[in-house]
Amino acid sequence: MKKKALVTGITGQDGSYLVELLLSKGYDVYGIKRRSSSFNTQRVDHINQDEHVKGQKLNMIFGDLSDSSNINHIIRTIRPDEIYNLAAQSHVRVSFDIPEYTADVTGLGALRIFEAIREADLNHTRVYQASSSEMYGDAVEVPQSENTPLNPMSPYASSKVFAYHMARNYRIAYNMFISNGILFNHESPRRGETFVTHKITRGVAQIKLGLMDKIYLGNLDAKRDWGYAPEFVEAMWLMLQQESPDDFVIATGETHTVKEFVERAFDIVKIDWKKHIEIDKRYFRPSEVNILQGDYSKAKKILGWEPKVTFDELVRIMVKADLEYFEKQIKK
Ligand code: NAP
Ligand code: F7E
Repeated sequence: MKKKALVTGITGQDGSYLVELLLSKGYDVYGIKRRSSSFNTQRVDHINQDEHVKGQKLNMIFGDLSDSSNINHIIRTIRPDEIYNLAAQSHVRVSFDIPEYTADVTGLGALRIFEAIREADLNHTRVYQASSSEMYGDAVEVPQSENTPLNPMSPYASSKVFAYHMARNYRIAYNMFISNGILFNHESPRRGETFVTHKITRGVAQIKLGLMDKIYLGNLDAKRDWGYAPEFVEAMWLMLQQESPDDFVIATGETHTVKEFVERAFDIVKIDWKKHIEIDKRYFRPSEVNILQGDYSKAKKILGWEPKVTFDELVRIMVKADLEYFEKQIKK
């Protein structure tokens, strides 16, 4: 019998790559998308026509993590073997503007899933919880590992800490298979346009093509450990194939400033970045996370997982994809 996987957040960056991976592995995949008054499935629209997933279908279901009866119904009906909880209000800056909503979806949403599984007595269901390096916040050590104390610096990070602890609590209290993937920043051409990497690479492509002149950014000194999203979703799947549930840091082990990302991206198109970057106070956060750098040695040892795409390659992949995208727009 085919395994059934339920993925929340399929319309997001990670959801779209994970669905491709699960279909290529022969899973029956169910994805929760939320109701929107405009189309929000661009990242997965290609999937049912893709060559490598021919014969496989992504089943989309309307759902919302803020609605427990809806989540209960979906989980009771599908009875999935694996659940990947990727849905979240995932923007850190925005979480300061809508803290209650962020806590509801990003924090309580995970609890709603764990409760639905427990109440339905689904002893076979394994869960991946999308935890985040943001939980380390004002990090007490560098690099950060599974043993580094959590010190969240935003409503988003605090909500993820809640979900992380609930995952561990349900694992211990009810013997449920729930693993936390503590993923450091990971990017791709499918990254949301308001996260800094994609904002930069889209801006660089438009500047190169004469479509705009300036990119307005906030703190250029923040340091992040940026990896490549398609590789990171593979680690999610690996976590649910282990004998027992556990928590894993997934990262590249390298850290770079936002400024370095800017410099590399402009280097690719041979333009002087200083003429095109303006600092705008609106993009600073009430409290910042200054440095994230992950120690992924546990994942390497137990999951056999390692990142391959380098920082330079990542910047290049994203700039190239955005140049192609805007060149096509011009020709239309
Ligand atoms: P993303 O692109 O922002 O995608 C978030 C997904 O959640 C979208 O599909 C979104 O739907 C959905 N969603 C939002 N609110 C919802 C609700 N109330 N009910 C149901 N679905 C809802 O995020 P991502 O980058 O793919 O990240 C995936 C997960 O990993 C998130 O939980 C994020 O917090 C976490 N994470 C991300 C990173 C990273 O660097 N990318 C690192 C660590 C952890 P719409 O398309 O309708 O908005
Ligand atoms: O910011 C600085 C900003 O929004 C990165 C989410 O996926 O990864 C992501 O959270 C850094 C910050 O990502 C702008 O202050 C400067 O220091 O791309 P970001 P994030 O906050 O690290 C973690 C792991 C998650 O879990 C989250 O879900 O860049 N920065 N200027 C800016 N950031 C943005 N967005 N926009 C700017 O103009």
